[in-house]
Amino acid sequence: MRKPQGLALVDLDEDGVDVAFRKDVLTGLSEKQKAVPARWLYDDAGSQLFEDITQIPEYYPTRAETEILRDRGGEFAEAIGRGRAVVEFGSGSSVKTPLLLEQIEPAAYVPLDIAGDFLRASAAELSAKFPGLPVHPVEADFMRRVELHDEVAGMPHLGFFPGSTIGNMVPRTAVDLLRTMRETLGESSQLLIGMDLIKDQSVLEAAYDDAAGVTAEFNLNLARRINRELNGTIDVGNLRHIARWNDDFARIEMHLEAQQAMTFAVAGTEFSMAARETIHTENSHKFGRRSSNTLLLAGGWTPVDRWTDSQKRFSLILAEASIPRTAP
Ligand code: AVI
Repeated sequence: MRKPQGLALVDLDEDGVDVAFRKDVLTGLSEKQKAVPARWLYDDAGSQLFEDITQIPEYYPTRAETEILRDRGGEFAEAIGRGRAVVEFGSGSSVKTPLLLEQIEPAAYVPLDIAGDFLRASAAELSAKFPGLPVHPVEADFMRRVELHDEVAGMPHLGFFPGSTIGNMVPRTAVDLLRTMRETLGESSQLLIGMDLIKDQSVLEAAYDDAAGVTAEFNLNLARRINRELNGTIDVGNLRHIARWNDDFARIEMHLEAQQAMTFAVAGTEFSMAARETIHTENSHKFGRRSSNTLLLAGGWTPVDRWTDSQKRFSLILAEASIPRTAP
């Protein structure tokens, strides 16, 4: 069955199981290094846990990015101009998005998100804050090209992708997404994108393994989701959250580590894990100036401006849709 959800279509089988989720989990758990794509961390519970993460003391990216948006708003207004339709990839946060919208006076706001309830709640919150602003939420997987509402299709667009979510993708996927965004947004569009910066390993590891255990809950929720939605029998109590820096690829990796050997089933398929074996659940890449520029250029975007917070922990980069040209 192909079930319409907002403007997006999610494939559900006759038992109401998300076919793509099942496929990703069954494929990922069959690999030598077990892995599940990080996008599945964000069901409603995971999205709420991520909101909680943004409040914990060790997790600096949200505060650093908010500081940039708060302190450098005038410069955004100048670089972006007024009257664009802001297309946000992921539901708007209650703090960051208003800071941007206040500064640039957009013509419309289009939040895109796959988590429908969360999307509608944040869209309603935004509408209440900006009563005159047309808000057109779209429940969609933004990894695929999205057809924008007719009302905003003809306007110049600003893509907004804060939070360094691009860092959660391996470079090949990140480039695919940047190219897809360019297709969704069109020729003369701009993109304002957050990218977290490389810094001291201990600061990075603490940000992804907080003392209160909120990030651990966020990670373990994926195993709970598998149990809930895919008829899984994973002993979640036997899994431990791990966050470690991979210097070769400049990324924090999150894993779920089996404390003791275990077997379990997911959607009728049996799996086993040895003690200390892990399921790799997330990458969070960190960037330097050159690596961020290279990534954007590979994705069809030309960086034109960048801002960092006062402690140089995080960057917001403004890019323009590159005009295809042959190399010099
Ligand atoms: C959403 N994303 C940018 C977060 C990050 O920092 O990579 C996800 C996250 N995972 C654990 N903590 C936060």
